[in-house]
Amino acid sequence: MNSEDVKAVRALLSKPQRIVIIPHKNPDGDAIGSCLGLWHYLKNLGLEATVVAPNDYPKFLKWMPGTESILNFEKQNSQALEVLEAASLCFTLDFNDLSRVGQLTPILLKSTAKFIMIDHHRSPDNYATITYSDPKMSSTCEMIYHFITKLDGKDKITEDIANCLYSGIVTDTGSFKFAATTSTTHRTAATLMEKGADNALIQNRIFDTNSPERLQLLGCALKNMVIIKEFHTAYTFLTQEELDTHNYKKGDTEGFVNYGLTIESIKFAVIFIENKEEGIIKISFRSQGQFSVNEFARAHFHGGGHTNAAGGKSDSDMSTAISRFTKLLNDYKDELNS
Ligand SMILES: [Mn+2]
Repeated sequence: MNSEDVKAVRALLSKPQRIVIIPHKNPDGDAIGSCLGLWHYLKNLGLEATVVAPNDYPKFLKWMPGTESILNFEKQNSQALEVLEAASLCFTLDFNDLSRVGQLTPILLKSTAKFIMIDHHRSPDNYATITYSDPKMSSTCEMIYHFITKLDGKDKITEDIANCLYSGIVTDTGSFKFAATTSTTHRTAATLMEKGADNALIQNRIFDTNSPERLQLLGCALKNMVIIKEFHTAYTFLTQEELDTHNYKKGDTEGFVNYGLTIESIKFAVIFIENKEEGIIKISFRSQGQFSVNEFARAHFHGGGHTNAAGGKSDSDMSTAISRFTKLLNDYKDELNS
């Protein structure tokens, strides 16, 4: 965020505002952590602010300080609608395209509020008055830390803010393991710990949350895994029937795609997950090194994301989606072998 933007944000926050903070649909730890971190900061400044989530989020995030104040648009519809329609200032966090908020999209498109986007995905859209976009950042939570310190300095980071932001950083870096983790990420995390973020507790609450059914579903995904050595690729899939058998709950397949990359010499890992209700196959892509799954997902599977982590979908059935995928690999042979 440049100094002009800092000035503009200061000017906006110096006036009375009705602020709404919005994460993307199916919010993850980074989306919820960044929204709540910012929410605590704005509340502490004496501003009126509400977080409105497009839909529900996993139980393993519901311990975060402030979580009970989030309005779920699907469950608290009229209350959320009221907040959205009255908003004069709208923060959109951890996404950069208004199509990412599900049922909130038409409401935001009509809104007269000023928008501030804070996000680390590539190719931001230009709907916001202030766009703080940085694809080099590990997480939106790391960006919220920089946002607050640029506006006000470290003193405004409370224990609650530290715990929320730390949660998003560990979520999006896979506990500081992924390539997007920088020395700045570590410095940010260190400061957040000094401010009271409880590393061991957060890691435990976010990652050690398996139910027996989820572990068995993971077993199923691992058993289904296919390794294509010549393309350094591992893919797996879960059918609706397999999900149902293991009593699938939202968030259960989170992280499954990463297991493919733990195999020696595998650079590209993919999981296909059937969603009968929506009539689609949801696809997650992960890579190690230069191979851009963002470009791959954009070009072939109506998706996108980051260089090493992206999502997409297919409207065809499972076997068609997979065979299209495996045929495409040949076009990327050189990149996958470099
Ligand atoms: Mn994120």
